[in-house]
Amino acid sequence: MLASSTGDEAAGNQDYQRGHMGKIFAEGFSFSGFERDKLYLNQGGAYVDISGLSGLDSVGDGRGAAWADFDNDGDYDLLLTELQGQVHHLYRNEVGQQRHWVRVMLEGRESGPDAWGAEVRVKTSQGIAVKAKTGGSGFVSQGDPRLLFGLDSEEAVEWLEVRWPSGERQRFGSVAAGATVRVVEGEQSLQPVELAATSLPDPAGEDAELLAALVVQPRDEFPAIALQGLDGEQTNFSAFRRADRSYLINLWATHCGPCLREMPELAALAPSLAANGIEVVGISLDMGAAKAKVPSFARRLGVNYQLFTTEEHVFSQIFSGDQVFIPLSFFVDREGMVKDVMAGWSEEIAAKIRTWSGDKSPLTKGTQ
Ligand SMILES: [Ca+2]
Ligand SMILES: [Ca+2]
Repeated sequence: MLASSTGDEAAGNQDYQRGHMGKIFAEGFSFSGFERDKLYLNQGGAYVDISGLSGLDSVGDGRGAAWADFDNDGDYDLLLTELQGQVHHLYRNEVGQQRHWVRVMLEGRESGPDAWGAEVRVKTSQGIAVKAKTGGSGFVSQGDPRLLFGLDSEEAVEWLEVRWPSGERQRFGSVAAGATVRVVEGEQSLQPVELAATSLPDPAGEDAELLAALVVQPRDEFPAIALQGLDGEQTNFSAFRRADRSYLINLWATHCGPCLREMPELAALAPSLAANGIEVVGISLDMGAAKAKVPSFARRLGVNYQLFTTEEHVFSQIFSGDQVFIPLSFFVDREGMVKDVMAGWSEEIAAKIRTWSGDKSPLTKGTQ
């Protein structure tokens, strides 16, 4: 069961209900964006909130929820969709992987091909479990039309019964745990079904997400992007690069707050990096009128390394999609190959760059 609540709603008072219903109708107030996702465990008369424990608790603007055994391993996984093109969540169920189950697929005749509304009963030594094949399992959502029965540690069901919407009842004999069977309305035997096991991927790590958003990958040659010096001189990275230097290329812009915190730190490290054969190069991604602000920003931030601006077409040489994110730094070796990519500005990145500089002194005030 899925539901949503706000912190106020959790208090459960009627004033809240009245107040918010009033807002909805009088002020056009919407719950949109307020909800945390909830998952409750049915304990036979009581529902226990296992949202956090299950890993499902999130603050997205969720709408649709669909249960399905996406990886065909005998348990329901969960897909949650969100409004406004936000990220969608696919949750892989890894609870009780060793428990037994059977799966029933229905194919109707008189009841219609999907046999919506059919009931299936399975009998084990623990009792009779009943499931109905229903269309719609959440807001504009449809769950798995195949019915899964959890068997705990039972090796088989003793019998399986289908009550079709047409009124026909059929009962079949034992079905072994782990089997998927198709029941065709009116046919006397169950059809075994082989389903291919699929695997749901592990969540992508931050590094994988970063690299997916970039054209330039580690071990690639850094592209010969267009560069314009603050004196107006045109060049490109390939022509500018010297074979006896490595480069720490820092992409930034005047509107980027973290960039402006990072740059004094880079300036502090630039002399010791240079002594180690590593040249810091700043490339401003400011376009249009903002380019004119670059020299004054550089002076104010104490930039003592070489700065360039560039052209808009360079974005597609660096970034694989529409998303442009800075600060973004590349470490390029003496062969012109990318050795490292660093997104954002963090204590870890600062520490890594300081290691290259050989600097062991305390962090400067440019780092938080
Ligand atoms: Ca599954
Ligand atoms: Ca599973």
